[in-house]
Amino acid sequence: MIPWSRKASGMIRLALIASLLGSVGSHSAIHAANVDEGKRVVKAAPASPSAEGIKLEAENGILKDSVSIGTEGTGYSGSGYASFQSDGSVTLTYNAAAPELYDISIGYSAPFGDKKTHLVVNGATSEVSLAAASNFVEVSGGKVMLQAGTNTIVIEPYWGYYYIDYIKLTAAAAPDDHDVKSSLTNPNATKETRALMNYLVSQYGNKIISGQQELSSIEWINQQTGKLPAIFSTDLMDYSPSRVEYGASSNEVEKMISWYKDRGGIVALCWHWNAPTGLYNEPGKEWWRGFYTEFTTFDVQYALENPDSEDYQLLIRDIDAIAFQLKRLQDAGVPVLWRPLHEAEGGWFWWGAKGSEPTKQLWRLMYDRLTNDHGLNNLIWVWNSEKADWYPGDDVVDMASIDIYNPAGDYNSISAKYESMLSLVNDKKLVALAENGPIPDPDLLQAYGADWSFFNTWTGSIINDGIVNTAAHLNKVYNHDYVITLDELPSDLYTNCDAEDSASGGGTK
Ligand SMILES: [Ca+2]
Repeated sequence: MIPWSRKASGMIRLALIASLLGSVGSHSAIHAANVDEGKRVVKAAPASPSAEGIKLEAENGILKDSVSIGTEGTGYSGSGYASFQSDGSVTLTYNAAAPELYDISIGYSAPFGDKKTHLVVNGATSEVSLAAASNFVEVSGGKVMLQAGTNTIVIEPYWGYYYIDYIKLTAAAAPDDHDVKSSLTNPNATKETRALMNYLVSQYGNKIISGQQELSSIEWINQQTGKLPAIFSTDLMDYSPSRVEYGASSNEVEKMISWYKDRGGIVALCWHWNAPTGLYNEPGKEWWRGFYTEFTTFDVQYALENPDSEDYQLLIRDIDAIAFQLKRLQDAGVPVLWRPLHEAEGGWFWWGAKGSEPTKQLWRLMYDRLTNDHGLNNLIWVWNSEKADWYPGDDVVDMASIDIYNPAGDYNSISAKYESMLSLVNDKKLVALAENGPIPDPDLLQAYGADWSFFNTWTGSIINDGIVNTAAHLNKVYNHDYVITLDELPSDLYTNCDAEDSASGGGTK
């Protein structure tokens, strides 16, 4: 029984960083960075990054294409900012004396609405959301591991039209222990559900739990690696009444019960909820595309604002139909990581098409109906969006998650998004990677302290084309000490429900 804290693992992290970068140094300092591209020369004075951080002013970087220097307005740092349109880039250079992990922040202004930027550090790209801000503000870009010598930091527009003021680097402090409780929002949760939550919390910050969408992909992983993921994820899509009307059928519930009973695994669910009505069903807009906003006329806002309408009654009909399937799982003792209304803030699914308020209202309606009317006590409610104004509330969310698809073969830890999700839930709820393309490298996850509770790789070519996730990478992941596979789940996974409600990080291994 080894007590394990996040701070203690910070020491392991430092050793990992050194081994990943292949050298060990004393402490880092910024050197004079001389960049001469014919346009401008940048000289940064030597300084320590540890105290208040080093600012690399964007206006002093190398600007390409349509990026220009702005000086209008007030509140920016230095002598101006880089004004982004839809192309170009700003390149900044930082010389580090030794390999070291840094917190990276971006000073910016986004007066034209919510934007996203790409931060490319030594060739590795991460995505950072820039919330609408008419003034200059700062946002975390997560953690970044810099190498001894020259490091290049490039900002690319992605969703452009914003102002970048500066990049700030601060020596990363050892993270605090997580403050996540294993209690569930539903006080009547079944013992299996409470036991599963206890286990998830006990592993949080210590290891990542492996997950995979669809059984066929699970079998493929087994053939490649000799291992099986701990979580089988699937979808209630074909139980949607408007699909059943067209002849759709599903046996995913049977598969989940078997995964739980015969394999002892964990079950996770999303629901590509085909719109209750308003399907076009014409070439290019077939009925089976009906969960997409563009392939239905269904208006979630109208339905919710008009409880006497047929549309509202159809929402209830659909929730009740799905309750019936979830009840079959409950009757078989199966707890479910339940992730409805996923990717709402993207707007590409009808439940998110009218903005945050209808989505939050629908989440609460579904939570109330499934929990209180249908008595479903086997659900761990997994929220799946990043923005604070979309978050339905701590009283109806058990864990938070996000879906991130890195470019093929890019196994970075997605630490910027992890830090963003930690902020969303104030580190009081578990944070998971509910869908991913390339699986983050377990060594990088540990080095960056990106403590995703679990990952869940999408199906099809994402898992089996040998490019998005190479065979060598899958073997590394599935045979890595940091990754929990099916065979490593404890025998008391569904019975250890009496553990005290202690914060994670104090758990034992
Ligand atoms: Ca500036």
